[in-house]
Amino acid sequence: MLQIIQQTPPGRGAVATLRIEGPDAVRAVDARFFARNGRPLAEQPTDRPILGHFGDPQGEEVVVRRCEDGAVEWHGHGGSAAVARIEQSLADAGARRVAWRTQAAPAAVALADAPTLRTASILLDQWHGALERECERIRLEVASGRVEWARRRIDALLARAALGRHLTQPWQVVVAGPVNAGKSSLINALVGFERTIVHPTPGTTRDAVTVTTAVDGWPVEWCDTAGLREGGDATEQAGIVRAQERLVRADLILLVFDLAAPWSTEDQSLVERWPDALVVYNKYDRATSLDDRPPGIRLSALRGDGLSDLLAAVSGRLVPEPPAPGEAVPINDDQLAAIQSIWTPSQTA
Ligand SMILES: Nc1nc2c(ncn2[C@@H]2O[C@H](COP(=O)(O)OP(=O)(O)O)[C@@H](O)[C@H]2O)c(=O)[nH]1
Ligand SMILES: [Mg+2]
Repeated sequence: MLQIIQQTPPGRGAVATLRIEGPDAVRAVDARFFARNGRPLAEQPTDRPILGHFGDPQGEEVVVRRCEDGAVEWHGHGGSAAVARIEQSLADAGARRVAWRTQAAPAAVALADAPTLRTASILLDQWHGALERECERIRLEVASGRVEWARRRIDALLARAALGRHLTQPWQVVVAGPVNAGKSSLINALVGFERTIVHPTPGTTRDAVTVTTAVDGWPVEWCDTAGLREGGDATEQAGIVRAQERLVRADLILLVFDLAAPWSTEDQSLVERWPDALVVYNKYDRATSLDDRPPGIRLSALRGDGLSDLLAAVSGRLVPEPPAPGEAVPINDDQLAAIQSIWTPSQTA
């Protein structure tokens, strides 16, 4: 199989560089390349630029380099038409365009850090050119004046920025709430093994303890916090301050309350202070009625009821619209900038 990998960004550029890989790369290019010095490519020294013409002896002037590893590098005039011509020409030899590798390369690097199969498969799609293909499609739409369509696709890509970031870095989910509500018990139940301190005495969890698991294939770092309560000793207060800092930076907050304890004004103000938090009512085994409490997920960390509902809710909040297989996801700031630069409102004027 012959693979054509575009090294320079798609679109208009002074020079386009393609890399032709595969066991037959040299032979396939040789059949279409006419070197100035008249020698076949196989007899040219490796890693040396060779000037010649492509297609026929009077064809487009190009520079070709036979690489040490058997691949051939092709440098020609930039622009999609020139690139399309060489692709067309090599298509008879069974060549296939793989990816625009300058954009796909970060995915290959990130792949090594993918913590789950699900994140790895999304990165693999990007390595196989999902993002490049989508950008190319949007560019073509912009070029043919379908700006509204293009803008929607750009917005959809940008909306996946957070997902892209978290394909290698776990989402931070901070578990907070009053002392003794069962925050540590909940994390232990979710993780399936004892990692955090669970103790029946209020205020034991002095500092943040984190543990990372996969939720629905998404990497999640659970952060246990000190109970948010007034009073307590200095160490406990310091823990509470750190908990507040983590809350501000969290991707998602779980506010855990004890369903068997009366609803307090402190509880109410906690929910009001963090309106985006997921509200969880623990100890469902001891009490069931929400009464006047705000809506939330009822569960029992002790018995395990309701845990799957919570995990589904967490996954839904972190990734509301998971990409379908093969869909584009930008994974770094350079790519986001490149997407934003495809079209700007001023271009319509
Ligand atoms: N009945 C019952 N007790 C629970 C449940 N979850 C936790 N507890 C108990 O509540 C107490 C406080 O739990 P802990 O996880 O340390 O609370 P935290 O202070 O919020 O971290 C412990 O005695 C737990 O065993 C539950 O679902 N049902
Ligand atoms: Mg605790």
